[in-house]
Amino acid sequence: MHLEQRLRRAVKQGEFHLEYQPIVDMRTGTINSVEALIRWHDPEHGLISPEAFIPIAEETGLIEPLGEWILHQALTDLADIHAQGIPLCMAINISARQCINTKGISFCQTLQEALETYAISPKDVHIEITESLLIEDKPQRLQCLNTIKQLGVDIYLDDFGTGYSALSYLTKCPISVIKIDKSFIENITNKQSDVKLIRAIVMMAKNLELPIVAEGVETRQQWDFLQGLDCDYAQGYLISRPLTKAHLLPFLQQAV
Ligand code: G
Ligand code: G
Ligand code: MN
Ligand code: NA
Repeated sequence: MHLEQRLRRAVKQGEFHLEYQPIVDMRTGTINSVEALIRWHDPEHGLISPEAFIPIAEETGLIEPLGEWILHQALTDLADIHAQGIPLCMAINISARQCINTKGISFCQTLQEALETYAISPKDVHIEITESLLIEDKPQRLQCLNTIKQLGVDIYLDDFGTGYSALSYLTKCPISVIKIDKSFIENITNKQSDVKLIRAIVMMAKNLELPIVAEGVETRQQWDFLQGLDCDYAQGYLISRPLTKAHLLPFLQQAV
């Protein structure tokens, strides 16, 4: 069966689950938040990477029902974690296509309703967007982001540095935090050019008063280098792989 057909079936039959990857405050060592990452377990083909199916879900519009499922599952799990007395923020990725759906409903409305349903404070949710979402000049999208921000939900710019180099949107759009893409972190201990790039990115973010999350931190050397630059947050296999909710809870309890 074609990937698109399988994806359609997967949405209907609920072949997805979420995993949560901890994000650590580099100064205090505390885990304040996790990023929700979707996983698809196809009964015949096994685990399929979101890098393979998210683009198809976006092209076909399946990202709309899938995106709603992700939002509700992530908030269900977050409400449950809060009910166990554990404070935590949840970062949720959204695609450009989700900003305004085909029925003309803005994502911020869906988000606001979901926050009310699960009695979750807006400050406990972050929305991650990529540069590509901001690239096309769509006033409705900017409006959607502004309304999300007005709700009290912070917007994180994901995969920073991999998109297009128009930096003007950093001040035009309501971005609260930037996430440096893991491709830059990968080479900081062996490539002089990437060291210079990371330094420049961190300096720029500091001048704009935007906190930084470094993604894909896998080694102690990378951690030490980033700490030396006074980077704010880190995410990566050094801290933890993405975890199912069942594995996340003991991880958080032991991390306190
Ligand atoms: O978890 P992993 O590194 O395999 O994810 C690969 C990419 O898939 C991520 O960089 C991210 O952009 C995308 N992705 C993962 N989960 C989600 C999700 O819930 N929604 C959207 N829109 N993209 C996701
Ligand atoms: O949303 P975003 O594009 O940032 O997705 C992050 C992706 O990076 C996830 O698919 C996650 O599984 C992956 N990831 C998280 N930590 C690490 C890491 O330390 N190394 C590598 N190679 N990938 C990671
Ligand atoms: Mn992300
Ligand atoms: Na990223």
